[in-house]
Amino acid sequence: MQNPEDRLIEILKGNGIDFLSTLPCDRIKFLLERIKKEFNHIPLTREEEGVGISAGIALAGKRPAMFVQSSGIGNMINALLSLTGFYELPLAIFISQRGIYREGIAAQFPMGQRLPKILSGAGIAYSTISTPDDLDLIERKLPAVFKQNRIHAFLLSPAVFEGICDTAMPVPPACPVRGRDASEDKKRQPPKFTRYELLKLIASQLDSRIVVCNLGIPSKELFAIHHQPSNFYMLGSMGMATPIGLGISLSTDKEVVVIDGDGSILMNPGTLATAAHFNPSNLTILAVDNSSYGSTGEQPTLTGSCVDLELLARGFGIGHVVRASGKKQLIDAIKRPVNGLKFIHAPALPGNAKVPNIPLHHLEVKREVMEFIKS
Ligand SMILES: Cc1ncc(C[n+]2csc(CCOP(=O)(O)OP(=O)(O)O)c2C)c(N)n1
Repeated sequence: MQNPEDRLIEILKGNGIDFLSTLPCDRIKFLLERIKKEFNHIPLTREEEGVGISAGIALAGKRPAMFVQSSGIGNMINALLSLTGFYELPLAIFISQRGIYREGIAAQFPMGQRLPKILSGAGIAYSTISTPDDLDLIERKLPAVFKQNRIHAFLLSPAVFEGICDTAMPVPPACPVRGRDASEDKKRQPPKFTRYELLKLIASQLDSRIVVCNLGIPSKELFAIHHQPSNFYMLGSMGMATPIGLGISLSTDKEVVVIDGDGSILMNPGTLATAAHFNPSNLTILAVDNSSYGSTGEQPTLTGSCVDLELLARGFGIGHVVRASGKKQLIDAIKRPVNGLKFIHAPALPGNAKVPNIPLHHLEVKREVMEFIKS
């Protein structure tokens, strides 16, 4: 039997797909690597943006498709209905449906399991692809998407691609950020630590502070290194670390540290403007920038090629912005009291530590953090 990745790629090519926009999911990481090589690939910062880009591609008479995780549909639905559907533009969406098969992350259940009902409620047609044999359904349905200018979602179960792996996952390239003077780059210290090493270095500085930690492996690493009742571990809701931390900081005098990631900040950068507007002195945003979506297979983000998070934070009006890559710089940056919001840009090497899942129920995490804030 043909390898399911080969089969899907053959179907996409056979249907003349011109552009593929993607935002990674761990369960399709090897497929995404191939897509990057074999198609015109658009790496996204947020799923919704892919709907707009795909609309532009369709307006130019070309054929767009997207690959996203089920959680990403929550970021797309308005644009899908008021843009793609409203203007009767074609879009094929391939969704890595989480929460239905060998799921280890509880926060994937609410969106993943309700996805068929959400799509039905939105009037978006979908097909369920549960086994490699079901891939034939895509071949049958795809032509009508482009002939009749429709949206069609294909719900891909992780079971379809189970067991497939690629030995050579790429490590994001370290290259100078475009738009900045190359001599300026030379003066900058390159990253020295992985996210795990960096968290270990600063762990003691987090003592008795409220810590809101980015979803996925960052939270598992923090739990393994320095669990305390005041740590709020995110399990889903990518892009919400800084907004959650901002909300807490506006509601208490206690110190709040957000451990965010480059991919998550790029998914929701506007929150930096809101944070700058309120400028809370009890809020520190530590942007751990490994130039990749570390938790989903280290797909490169744009901080490795064209985005400078330090400049971004300054551009949004945050007054206290530092770049810290060495041990002393990092610790000083966290310790130093400033009058207003602090943003620490911490470049990091790619890589994840092998750490277990967090053995706490999410409502237990919530209870402990709330008690700490109230105390
Ligand atoms: C809306 C949404 N889209 C995609 C995902 C899949 N996902 C989970 S973690 C993650 C990567 C986060 O990257 P970053 O914030 O840079 O943190 P890192 O893991 O690199 O430290 C992605 C893409 C998701 N959970 N939610």
